[in-house]
Amino acid sequence: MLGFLKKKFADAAPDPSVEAKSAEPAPPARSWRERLEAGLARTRAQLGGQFKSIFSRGKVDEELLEELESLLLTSDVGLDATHHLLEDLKARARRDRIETPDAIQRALAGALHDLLLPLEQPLDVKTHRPFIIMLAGVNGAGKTTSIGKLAKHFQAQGLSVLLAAGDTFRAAAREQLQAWGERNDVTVIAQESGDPAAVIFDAISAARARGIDVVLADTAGRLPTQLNLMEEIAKVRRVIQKADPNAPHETLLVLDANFGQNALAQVKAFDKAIGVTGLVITKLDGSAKGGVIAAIARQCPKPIRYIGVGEGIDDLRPFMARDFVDAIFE
Ligand SMILES: Nc1nc2c(ncn2[C@@H]2O[C@H](COP(=O)(O)OP(=O)(O)OP(=O)(O)O)[C@@H](O)[C@H]2O)c(=O)[nH]1
Ligand SMILES: [Mg+2]
Repeated sequence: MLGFLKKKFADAAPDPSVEAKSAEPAPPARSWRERLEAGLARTRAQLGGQFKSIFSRGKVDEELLEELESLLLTSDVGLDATHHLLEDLKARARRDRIETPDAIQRALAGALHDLLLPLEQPLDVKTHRPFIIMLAGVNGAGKTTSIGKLAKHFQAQGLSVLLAAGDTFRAAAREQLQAWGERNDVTVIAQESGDPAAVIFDAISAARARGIDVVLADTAGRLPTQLNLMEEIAKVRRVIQKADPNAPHETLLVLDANFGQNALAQVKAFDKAIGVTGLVITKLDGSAKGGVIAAIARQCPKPIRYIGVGEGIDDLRPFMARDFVDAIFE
């Protein structure tokens, strides 16, 4: 167990000297695009060849629709979104007289883009100061790593950031966040106490006193079935509200893309407990199950604020439906 934790810690917080601190400018859009494409290579490899062989029929007939249906279902797109996409494809085929494999691919890409576009709602953190973001999710989803990446992301926009070590539960969680704080050269508010609400309340006061722009509050991982822990995080939220009646200004649920269909149940359970206002989808790089994003769009739509496609500090970006769809099909 300890060995596992140590490895996890080492994975999540590589040697700070390896990467330059926050002063370096954000990488150009193209390099992110390449990273996204590399990150989604697995999804593309899994789907791309099969899509091509299905589309090679050259026309949208019953057989094509059936093959496509089973491919989408095995890619975690889910029943509802699969049927929605197939209906949309049929409508496009009728309307545009689709007659080539390329045209079928373009039509499906168009249908997927239209489905995902409503989830593209970039987070604006300039509406409040300090803008308080609370992150929640099941164990190992990527909360703490995403905070490390977000700290750099916001600093690159000229904003000041403070981190709150609200995971007082897991061994080494505080140190893990502190390592990210050092890498980003930002303050981490932590306490010996075991009360996450107290730590975050403290962090908000500190952020006010220092004129900080963004507070990122970490929380311990928990499963929706652990009702006492779900009640605990609801309490954390209420205490944040005491510090600032409008806060948290964003409640991010972090989802591992590999969760597949289980992600839907997580969205619903966390939404009920803490009112989820946005999602971070992590580990799209290691997953062939990115299709769950389409299921979310149909069954429990929430803005996807960011996606993670790697363990590095730059491997997180705002979700853009067009980039995502292109990275899957290109
Ligand atoms: N490949 C990949 N790995 C990621 C990504 N995001 C996080 N990870 C890895 O996932 C593991 C867990 O990440 P953490 O940030 O510790 O997850 P957590 O949700 O804070 O975990 P707990 O605090 O234990 O609940 C680490 O090894 C991270 O490096 C991602 O986008 N891609
Ligand atoms: Mg964590």
